[in-house]
Amino acid sequence: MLSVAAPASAINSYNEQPAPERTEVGALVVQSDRDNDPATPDTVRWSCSGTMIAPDVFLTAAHCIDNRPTGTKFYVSLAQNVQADIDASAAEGGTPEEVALRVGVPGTAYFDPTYPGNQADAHDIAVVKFSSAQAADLASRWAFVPATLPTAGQLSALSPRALDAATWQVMGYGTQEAVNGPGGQTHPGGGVRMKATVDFEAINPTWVRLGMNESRDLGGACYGDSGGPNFVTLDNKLILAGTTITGDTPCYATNVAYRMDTASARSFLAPFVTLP
Ligand SMILES: [Ca+2]
Ligand SMILES: [Ca+2]
Repeated sequence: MLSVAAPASAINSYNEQPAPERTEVGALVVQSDRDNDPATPDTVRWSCSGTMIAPDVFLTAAHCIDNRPTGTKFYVSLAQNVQADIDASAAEGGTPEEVALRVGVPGTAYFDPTYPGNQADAHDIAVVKFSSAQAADLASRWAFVPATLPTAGQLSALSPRALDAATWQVMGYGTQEAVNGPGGQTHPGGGVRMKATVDFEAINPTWVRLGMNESRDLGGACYGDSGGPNFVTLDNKLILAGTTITGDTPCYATNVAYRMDTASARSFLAPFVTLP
């Protein structure tokens, strides 16, 4: 964690694949007054990634929710191409809220009150909770099966060798790795649900570090993948081991994910979902 500084994180262009089958993975759509001028209309943009962990709960990262302009509204889309939906809705016109409501379903965001925590535990975890009417709207728009969270300490119980032997995948709507241009580095792409295989590197009490080097046939996370899932396959089942939080600045080497099997992640999630 000390060696990485990027406020995470797309899936890189190399070794990536579309993930239309993973309909529980969604985009956080944000309506906000980004220019702090109520006279100009709010912007509507996708901003982060996340995962449905119950029919009425979307898991994402605290840094995707915190520190937004007053009056910011959060919506969730489980569409494969949320950028296309936003473009089509914007072209149709209406108020920012009307544009956003055609793209996603609104919900109420909650983040861990102890975020940003400290180096030992960032508490970078949040959910968007839906009312029963909102959850019904979501289910009517996109069919999905909520992801499976790990049991308490499930990753700690496995040896590093077993964790390294397992298949790890990162998913999200983020942008691609840095491209050098006249104005500096930019991160093209994003807004489409993608996946990539990553490789287990290390675990500590709250983080999992996952390698994404192209030379090793790996892909990885980048800007906008924050809050999205890192799945490990255990006993032929996808387990949502951690959420993408950070990585290296140009998105070439490392994805750092916040573990979901820890006491702190579980205590935050307990009021919202039935934990395994
Ligand atoms: Ca404005
Ligand atoms: Ca490895």
